[in-house]
Amino acid sequence: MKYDSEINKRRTFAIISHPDAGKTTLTEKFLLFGGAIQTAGAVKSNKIKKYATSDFMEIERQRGISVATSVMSFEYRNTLVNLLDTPGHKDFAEDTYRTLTAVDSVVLVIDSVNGVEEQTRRLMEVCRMRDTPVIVFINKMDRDGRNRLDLLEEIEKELSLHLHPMTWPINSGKDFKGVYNLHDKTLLLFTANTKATEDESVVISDLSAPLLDEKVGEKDAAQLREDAELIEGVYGELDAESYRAGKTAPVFFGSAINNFGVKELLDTFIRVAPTPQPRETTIREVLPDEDKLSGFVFKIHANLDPKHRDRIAFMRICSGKFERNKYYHHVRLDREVRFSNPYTFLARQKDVIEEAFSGDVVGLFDTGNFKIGDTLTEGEDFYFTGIPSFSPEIFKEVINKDPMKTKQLEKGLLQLTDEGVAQLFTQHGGNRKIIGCVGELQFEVIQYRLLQEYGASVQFNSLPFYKACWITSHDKKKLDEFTRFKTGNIVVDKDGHLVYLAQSEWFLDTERRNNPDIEFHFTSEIHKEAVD
Ligand SMILES: Nc1nc2c(ncn2[C@@H]2O[C@H](COP(=O)(O)OP(=O)(O)OP(=O)(O)O)[C@@H](O)[C@H]2O)c(=O)[nH]1
Ligand SMILES: [Mg+2]
Repeated sequence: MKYDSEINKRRTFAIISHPDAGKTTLTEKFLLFGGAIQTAGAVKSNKIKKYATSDFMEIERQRGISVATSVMSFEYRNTLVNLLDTPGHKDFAEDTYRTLTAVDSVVLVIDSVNGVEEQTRRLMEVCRMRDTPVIVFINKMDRDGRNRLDLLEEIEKELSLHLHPMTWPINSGKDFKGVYNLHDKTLLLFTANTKATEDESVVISDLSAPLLDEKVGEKDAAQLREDAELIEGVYGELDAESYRAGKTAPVFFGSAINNFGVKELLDTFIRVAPTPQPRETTIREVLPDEDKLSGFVFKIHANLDPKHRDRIAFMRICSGKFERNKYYHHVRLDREVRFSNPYTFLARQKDVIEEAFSGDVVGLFDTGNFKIGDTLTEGEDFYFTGIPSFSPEIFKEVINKDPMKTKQLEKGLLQLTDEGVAQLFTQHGGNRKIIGCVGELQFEVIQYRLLQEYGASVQFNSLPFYKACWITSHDKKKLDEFTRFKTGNIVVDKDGHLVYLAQSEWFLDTERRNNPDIEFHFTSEIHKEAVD
């Protein structure tokens, strides 16, 4: 197995949570440990000063929220870590769900004050379906959080996950004194030092030693002794196999913004997290140590660097070795393609690479050849399965507010909708442009980016549709007739395919019943084209 040593060095994971739990803040601290950045930008708390490294889009900086997944790589203790920071808001969940197909494990962040929230539940459902290994980080211990035992019970119950505490906190909020590392038997005293990457822990191999009372006071020392005994009695050592099978989740307590308790997580992650895993395709399972390259595109981003106007397709490598300037087989286009400038990501910086291996995410400069779900191989024809596709649920007409910028607008609409989170439709036989999305906030992002990246100013008018159906028929006359009668509901997608926009389920059912010669299609998995 030629590439074993490369594969064993790699860990690829995503950080997920409900909005605002602290994913981007945690990402920054991880990058500090990897030496990838020198200072972490204070997320949201100080809008004007520095900015989060992974929230690099202008809109993310202004709002202090993440609207798209960022990819970052760093090396820590001879391990190559590929980290994907996802957006928490449900309107951007599409991006997050696709990202989950490109990683081998996740870190789930939980806000100690809010506990399990709506998006936490949804994201964990997806992880449970795939048995994705999970590490839990209970964040914001510097705030008056909930009772720790209650919190753990809630997480276990709501997320159907066995938890295994790896560190244990001493109080929270104003009284937060630190965490005791149950694995290393060390005590980490809380300091609000956001930059520290060095360990400042005290070794307390015997909890009954008076040193503990000295450090945290008699009362808290007594409580910790009691808690630790209880936890060790119940849980024992972490079963790494059970974690990798997605059954047990190690739990850490800390405060991301204070870079507290983060190193403990990272050290355990390096020790137990899975190396790049096999992946299912339409014909067989692909193993990471196969000789031949395979990989799939899970994300596309236009104008990643506004100065260069380049569009990048993010590809997760699933097997073999990816090489610069080598020809690969683009399965959907049935064409050989090569890349002279493949990138890896160090936050905003991009580095051209010569080679990459299973687990890596490479950025491919794209001139319009890629769609989400596309697969590259060395000749074999298959697609990776499980990459979700969403049908739009909200439809709005695009109103051009600046006729001088019509050209820029058209270009912007085409390029931004190529990213795959919004779909562009054009009125059949007309010029009106309609955008379909899953989340309301997507429209704000598009409006903002059209202005920032293309100088085009638009407004959106809501339309009363709820679903898009691609229509086909073997009887061309019937299809023509239908489109003529339903003019107001018929649009074409970017590839010129006819689409019927339905006002409601009732309308859709009625039309299907009344037009048995017309087939209504819904997208399911993305690689299967909507229209056959
Ligand atoms: N008190 C406290 N605040 C924190 C901590 N960690 C993060 N925050 C704050 O929580 C807010 C949200 O942090 P982010 O890192 O942007 O959260 P996120 O999960 O990336 O949010 P989305 O990407 O929008 O879902 C910011 O104001 C942070 O400063 C912490 O340990 N303690
Ligand atoms: Mg974020």
